[in-house]
Amino acid sequence: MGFLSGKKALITGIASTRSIASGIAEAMYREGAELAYSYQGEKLKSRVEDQAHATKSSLVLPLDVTRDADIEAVFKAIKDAWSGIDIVIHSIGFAPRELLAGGYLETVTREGYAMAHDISAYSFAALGKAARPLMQGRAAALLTLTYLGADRAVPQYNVMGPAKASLEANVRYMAAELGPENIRVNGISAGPIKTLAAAGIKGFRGMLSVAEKVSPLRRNVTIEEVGNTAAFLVSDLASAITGEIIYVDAGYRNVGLPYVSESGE
Ligand code: NAD
Ligand code: 0WE
Repeated sequence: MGFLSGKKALITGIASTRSIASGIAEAMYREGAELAYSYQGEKLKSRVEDQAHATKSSLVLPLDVTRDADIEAVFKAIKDAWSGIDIVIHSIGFAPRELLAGGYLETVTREGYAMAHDISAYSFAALGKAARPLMQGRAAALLTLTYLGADRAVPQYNVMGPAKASLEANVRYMAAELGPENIRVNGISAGPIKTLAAAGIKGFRGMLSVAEKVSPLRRNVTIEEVGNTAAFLVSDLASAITGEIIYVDAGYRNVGLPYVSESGE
């Protein structure tokens, strides 16, 4: 029996088999969780349906987090199917592409700033708000995905930095409020991974290669590794962990200057 057996979970944020959410779903399924999936827009529907099928799930629901009606409908459908829910995985982030190339102040606009914060940060609170009534009387958990750019200035990450900082503050505020209901809230800060969200970023290969050279483990991280950490964090094995940001980054954020010899190893 897996450590998530008997748990019912919603997975958001799958856009391809390389999505971090896809690695999370895989690990959670392996550990015995029953899964529901959401997809953003009709173009992604069949891809998400394929992954749902591979994990014996038939609950596949449309969800654009900018639409309150979608959020309401998702949790209505989950209530009808399951009557409650134990776990929500939030693996969603977006800023207009033009804001992620060049300088921060050069590219930031009122509209882009609002959109990045709405989709990348507010949406986590919105999902928590909607899931809360369905999580009563269970040892439940919410989990989101963040990045070092929340805490350190990272070239080109730009407006996503403030948006992820807001997301991480949401983790703490939601943990404080939901703790008395035995609902835990955490974040995973992942190192760079080549997903669709990363494919659109100029110079992303260079970022992967820096992480590989500088991180204590001297390598990049995989969606399987993020998936395993996620499965642990939303399980009862992590029953005393809440309000935390756990780094799954091969140790990158723990070095202040690269420890690299002249041979480059
Ligand atoms: P991805 O492109 O596979 O996933 C991003 C997801 O966000 C997609 O499924 C997309 O449909 C969804 N999304 C965007 N706007 C949405 C909206 N309005 N409504 C609903 N869904 C919406 O990329 P990923 O790398 O798997 O990203 C998942 C999360 O991981 C993001 O929060 C990202 O910031 C974070 N993250 C990624 C990396 C990385 O290097 N790839 C590192 C750390 C954190
Ligand atoms: O959070 C992210 C990516 C977020 C993202 C990506 C895109 C590309 C396509 C948000 N919005 C969009 N909008 C699009 O139109 N990451 C952690 C991956 C990432 O992105 C970077 C990084 C890293 C790491 C951008 C610049 C610098 C580093």
